[in-house]
Amino acid sequence: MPYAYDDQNIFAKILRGEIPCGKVMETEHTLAFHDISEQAPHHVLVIPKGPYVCFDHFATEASDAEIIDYTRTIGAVCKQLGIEPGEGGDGYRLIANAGRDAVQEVPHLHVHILGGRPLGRMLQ
Ligand code: D5M
Repeated sequence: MPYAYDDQNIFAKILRGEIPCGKVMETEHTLAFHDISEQAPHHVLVIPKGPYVCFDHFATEASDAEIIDYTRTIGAVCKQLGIEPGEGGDGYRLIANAGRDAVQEVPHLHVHILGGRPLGRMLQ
């Protein structure tokens, strides 16, 4: 099934500059900003600038340059936040919700970076 991207979603509006965000980092293909509904002392969303609905869409259709830039930016944000394990930080969790079962609210790929407190076990 083809991916239907809704360009009226809130992150598309952020990318077009129609609504503000608390920018953390921006690169050629990627934008990182603070989540408005903070679930941890550090809670940053990282999105590709391209119109991708979810991770499998991105992994299937994005260019190598976009994928490399996105991956490196997620790592760079973790380092900038000082939460990388073994380098003085205590670690972090990455989450990317996709579709109904995962309760994805915004249909533009976003990875949540969570850190700054013990996050507990997610999978038993
Ligand atoms: O999570 C979607 C996340 O997006 C949720 O944690 C709130 C956040 N959100 C929604 N609107 C905004 C704006 N305008 N700025 C920053 N963060 C926002 P999901 O994984 O789709 O359930």
